[in-house]
Amino acid sequence: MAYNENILNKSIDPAVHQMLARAETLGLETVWDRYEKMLPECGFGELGVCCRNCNMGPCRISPFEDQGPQKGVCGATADIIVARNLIRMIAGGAAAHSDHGRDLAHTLLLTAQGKSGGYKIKDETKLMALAKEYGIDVNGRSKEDIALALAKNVYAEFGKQEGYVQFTRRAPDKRLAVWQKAGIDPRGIDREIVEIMHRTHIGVDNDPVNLILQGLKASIADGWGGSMIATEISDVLFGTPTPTRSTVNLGVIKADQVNIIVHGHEPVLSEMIMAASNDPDLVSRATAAGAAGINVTGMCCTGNELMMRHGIPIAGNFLQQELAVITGAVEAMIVDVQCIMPSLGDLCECFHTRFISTSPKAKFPGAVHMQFNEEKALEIAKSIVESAVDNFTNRNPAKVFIPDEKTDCMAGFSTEAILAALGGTLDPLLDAIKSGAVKGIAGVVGCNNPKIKHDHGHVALVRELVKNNVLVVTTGCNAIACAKAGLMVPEAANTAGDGLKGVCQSLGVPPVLHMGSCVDISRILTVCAAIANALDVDICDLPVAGAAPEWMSEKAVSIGAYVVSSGIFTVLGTVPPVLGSPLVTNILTHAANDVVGAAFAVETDPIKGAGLMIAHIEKKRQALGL
Ligand code: NFS
Repeated sequence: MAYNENILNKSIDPAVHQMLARAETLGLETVWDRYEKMLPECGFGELGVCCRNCNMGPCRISPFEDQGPQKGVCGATADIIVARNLIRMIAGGAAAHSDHGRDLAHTLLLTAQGKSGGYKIKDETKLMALAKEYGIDVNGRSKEDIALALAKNVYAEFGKQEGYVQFTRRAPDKRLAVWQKAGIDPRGIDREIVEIMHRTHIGVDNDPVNLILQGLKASIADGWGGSMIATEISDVLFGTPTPTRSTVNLGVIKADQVNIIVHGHEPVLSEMIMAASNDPDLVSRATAAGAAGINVTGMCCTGNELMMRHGIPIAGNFLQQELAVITGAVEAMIVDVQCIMPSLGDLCECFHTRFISTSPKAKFPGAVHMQFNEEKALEIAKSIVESAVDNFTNRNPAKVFIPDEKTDCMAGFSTEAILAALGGTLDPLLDAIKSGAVKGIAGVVGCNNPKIKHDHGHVALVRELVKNNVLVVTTGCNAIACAKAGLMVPEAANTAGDGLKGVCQSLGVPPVLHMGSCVDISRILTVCAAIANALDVDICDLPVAGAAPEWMSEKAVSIGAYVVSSGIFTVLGTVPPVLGSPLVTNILTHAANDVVGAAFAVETDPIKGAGLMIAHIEKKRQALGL
């Protein structure tokens, strides 16, 4: 079918084209419609020069000196306001990731105490390794006992007042020295986030450089703290991912089954929903209702978590959440926290879909709240799945429209899995980098954003890197975009430059490696640290680069900040709200090099963005004498 330009310009994904046409037919509003209605977006907000931190304002600084105020009522300049606003975004993002990590620590604690309703310690090897890292005595102790000690230690990271966050010590010594010199080696995770809120209060920190340094400090507490805790403890509880095959895109929704979509972020919920959907009583209840079975699929990062560990299919990335409901075939959209559009409530009301919220932290208009708690996890998960099953008979077959689009993919590339694929040592990868077969490594991550043609930023940039022999590691909504584009099967090696193609073929891996959800960017940090240590250099010396081609969330701002703080040049595909301050813009894009050995670039054209990354990788290769 031919679609109009208006639809074709919104996404590169044929499933999205079909669903947008369907939405148009049904007169349903999506995120793209609301985005268009919002245009032109607020110019002051775009520049980052509006301040609502006290009630003398709101203030906004005129971008033109002669045409309006150059200072807020308190005297804050554009530089101060932009810096404050930026680091408040970091605080939001770091808080979200870290609270996710805290929830995992809580689940581990309950599991160790025998109080959790259905969780187990799946990866004892990782449990022991983490215990060792924390200096916990493991001799003669039960795994529960060790897990309890680990959970208490990890829990304490959040409220720590002094010392350092343990996982930051995974960074190469040279990197730690950089952080210590700049005063950005984080203390407790919560402490750094709270300090941002304090410093950005009216009349506290009014030095843009000092503000930004605190932003970097909190972001490191996210990447090398909260996010890393989320990843590691998830692996202990649910297993460390190993390569697995799966499928992705809206076509994974099945017309003849009870469809459950788990959307959000924490595997604490989605793992139990998956377990409950295999319950024989619930399966027979589904068949008794006329369904062929229960089909659990994921959306956004909780989908990445399930795919990485169990090969569960993913229905789509961030901009597809509404479209999944519009298929009319979803019995329940079950959500926990983060990246869940409040618009889902209205949309679900147009269909039989039950929108079920589960977290006391995240309630939504139009949602039924079925509160989840770890003590009764499986029991509650079963009642949630039961409510989905019972909703099957309410489905109106005339309203069902599922696009026939799904793509095969391979996921599950944890750091451990990558090492295993390499034969247990990094050497084959280092050799390939040294020989130039693999020019370097790019971490490409982040969201979707209707400001950019859906998935185009992700896929065009990644294709260009792969073509130029850059190995891509990915997480989050970029990973889902790449999977849909067919870049995550070993055969995709054919799209790579000759060097990378040969390496992928000999290892049987795709040129784009799925490393998980956004908190799993911590896995990328671990890999970078290992490579830097193997070469006896700092991370900022490596031929590596980062990109977030379609980012939109505060979490992405925190990620960008900790990736740059870790010494990795990072390209942003959408413009951050900082241009109102030439000083802050300069710090982020240039001066940061002098402090942390890396900086940001902003490039909305994905091919040019890839070009910047490749040039950076070449420069680093040269400096290393490669
Ligand atoms: Ni990351 Fe995951 Fe997607 Fe962006 Fe949202 S799902 S945590 S924030 S939109 S990549």
